[in-house]
Amino acid sequence: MAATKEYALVCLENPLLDIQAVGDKALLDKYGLKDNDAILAEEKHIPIYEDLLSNYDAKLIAGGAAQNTARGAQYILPPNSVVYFGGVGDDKYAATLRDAVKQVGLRVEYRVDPKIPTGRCGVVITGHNRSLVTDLGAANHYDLEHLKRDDIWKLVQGAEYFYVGGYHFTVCPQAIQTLGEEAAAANKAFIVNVSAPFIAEFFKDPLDASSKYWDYVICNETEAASYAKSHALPYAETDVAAIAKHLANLPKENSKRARVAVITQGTEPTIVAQQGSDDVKQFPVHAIAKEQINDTNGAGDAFAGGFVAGLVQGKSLEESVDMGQWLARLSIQELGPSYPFPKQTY
Ligand code: 26A
Repeated sequence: MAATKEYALVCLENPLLDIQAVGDKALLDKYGLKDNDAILAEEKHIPIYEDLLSNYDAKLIAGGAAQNTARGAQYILPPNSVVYFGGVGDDKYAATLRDAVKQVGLRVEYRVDPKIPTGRCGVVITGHNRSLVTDLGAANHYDLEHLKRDDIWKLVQGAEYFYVGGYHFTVCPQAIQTLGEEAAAANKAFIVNVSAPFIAEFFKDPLDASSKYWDYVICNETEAASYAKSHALPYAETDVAAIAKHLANLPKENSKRARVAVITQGTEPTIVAQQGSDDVKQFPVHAIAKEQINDTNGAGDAFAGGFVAGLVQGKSLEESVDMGQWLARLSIQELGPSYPFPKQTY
């Protein structure tokens, strides 16, 4: 394995504990949830967490989309390659998260808010779908002050890759902009995952403000469709190749790197477009038998983890995508956004 710089990869987003259970249509209906979605909890959703724990035998599993990606990248990379920032409380859930990241050796630098509980995400599994309802809690209080703290900023300056989960656009867009500016100024790689359809729709402004910094943008087909719709793009919402090309060719601050747009499509091939190129590439997924799938919670995060690990290792775009497919395949065989132990190697 190629030598990797210490903490070459910095990740930022919302640390959450997943409260995950197999549910049914009645449960989805009770809380007005779609079978495959990710939303922020409103007042009416708050009882779902107790409901899942008391009535659906829910399991507590480390979550938070970019934290899953960070764990995935560290799962592949040599020790001390990845550090993750986000906000938690000072409670049992935060302790559970710290234990879970230790298993893969991920370093976390949390902003701890003693007055606010750690965020949680209700995960309702129905078949191969998952519905996510997030109560951000302390994750919602991440701030620029933490990012600019001397010890944290040193980690930023030492890193060569920044990965931001799109869910953070709901929390601290200034921290995202600051990382983007730093990346562009120092010719480092800035990677953004759109993360959920509602980000492209309701957080369009902060998302768009950051787009000039994107060296890599990752999304899935429903996020691509949502982006196309909210930006009134002149293509069919299902024309992922055209949307990928559009994303790749948005204006860009750092002209030293051609932007890459990656769109995953579940079991369908992953689409990759590169700024300035007419050629849109397709990469097949690592298919597995349906019976081997445990659940798809975190599949996209795992893809991003493998992909980014490939970039950090200096692998080609093709191989990095393949590493993403490989890690996603491993993760969907586990309970929740988890990775197998003993460790497997790519
Ligand atoms: C702000 N929101 C809604 C969120 C999330 C989130 N991570 C950060 N912010 N909503 C769901 N997740 C996480 O997504 C993972 C699956 O991709 C869940 O915690 C879950 O682990």
